[in-house]
Amino acid sequence: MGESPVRSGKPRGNLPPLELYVPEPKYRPGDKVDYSHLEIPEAGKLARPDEACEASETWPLTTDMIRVLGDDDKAVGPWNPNLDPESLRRMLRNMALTRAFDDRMYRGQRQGKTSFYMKCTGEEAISVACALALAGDDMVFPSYRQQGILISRGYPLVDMINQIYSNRADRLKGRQLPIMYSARDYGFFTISGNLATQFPQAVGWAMASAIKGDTRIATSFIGEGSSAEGDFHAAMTFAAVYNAPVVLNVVNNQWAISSFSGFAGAERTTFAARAAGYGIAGLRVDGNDALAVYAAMEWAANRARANMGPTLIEHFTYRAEGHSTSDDPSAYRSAHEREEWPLGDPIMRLRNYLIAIGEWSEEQHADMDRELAEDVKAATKEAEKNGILGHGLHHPFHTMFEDVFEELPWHLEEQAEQAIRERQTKWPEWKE
Ligand SMILES: Cc1ncc(C[n+]2csc(CCOP(=O)(O)OP(=O)(O)O)c2C)c(N)n1
Repeated sequence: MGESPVRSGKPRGNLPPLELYVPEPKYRPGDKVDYSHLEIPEAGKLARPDEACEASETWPLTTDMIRVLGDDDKAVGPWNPNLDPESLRRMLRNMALTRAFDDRMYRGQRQGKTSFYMKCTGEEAISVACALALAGDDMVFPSYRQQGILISRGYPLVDMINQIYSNRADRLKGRQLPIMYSARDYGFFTISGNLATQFPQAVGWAMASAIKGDTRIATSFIGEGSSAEGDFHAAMTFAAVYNAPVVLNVVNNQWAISSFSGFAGAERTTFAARAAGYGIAGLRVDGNDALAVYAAMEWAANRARANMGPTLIEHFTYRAEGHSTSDDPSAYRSAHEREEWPLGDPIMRLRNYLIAIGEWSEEQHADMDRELAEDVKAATKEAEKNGILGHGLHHPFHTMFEDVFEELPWHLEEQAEQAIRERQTKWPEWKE
């Protein structure tokens, strides 16, 4: 008998033993941070191809970075969307409102009014500028960090807070984790806690829109960490094969809770460059530059609407605060990262630009911030009348058995009766 080709496990000859590479973030708590290795191009440098161009023409844009707002507070280059001052102020206001809302809800969680909250600090330009670049009835399949879209579309803050408090006015009847909104009438698909499911859903919705001969496109957002999920690739394949009218966004905020972007592949290539492997258009954009984000989404939306196919956009940004109220980022990353982040703060950059063109002032900005804080406070007080966590003002107990089946199956009916009986004996003080 000949020798088995399966070896004993000993290295062969003088070949080196095989090794795995395990990515490690550059900086850990307490480390000094130096971002000089990041290539940040000058604003205005990149060409803007025609929206109907071949996908391959966009490939240089997937490894570079589209930037409009320069360090000198000027807006430059072919990607400048040339928005009028009123639209710019609306954009700034929505971004500031999103931050004011986040700050108050975060404090509410710390005060025990809700169990959970997620901020998008430092990422406000992405959701707000995209919302303004889309048509109001385009369908959004968001992650949990695009509250700026709902806010920009005018969804009532009180309804958002009712959901966060899971109170008796919560439109979702307390069935979703706080912040996992769902607003069909605002083109905002139900947020799912299962990461990346929204990507294939958006592509499917876009395909259905095309099959029906509709004019609405779909868009979806995931974090760079979630792009390592299989759903990302399934979505990209379907989008490419059927030329679906969809804009797929990867928000690269550098961290997926405590896993840095290297674990999703950031050390090998950019996230936007993945578009090339599927043959679809791709853009990589400075996610802290509201004008660049607007321009990229406008380009991709026009392309999709003209049946020129899908686009993958990477928004390069930084998650300035914790992943959620359950997270403590000081345990795994250096606090200097936020201070040293080379792309600055998105609100300050747009504010400074508006001031530089004589359309805004520091006083106006301070007044706006005060006014927005008051608006959010008033909405909070209003929502609190409907109940906060643990105060008993929630949807009636039995509603948990409703809305799934047209007719409740017998076994659920039994469970419902049993649950109500037990509630009456164990918690007689419970108020419906
Ligand atoms: C399928 C799945 N896996 C894991 C989790 C747990 N989880 C929730 S958020 C998160 C990090 C996601 O990071 P990223 O996609 O980069 O988005 P970010 O939170 O940074 O916006 C993880 C691992 C989950 N909710 N679903």
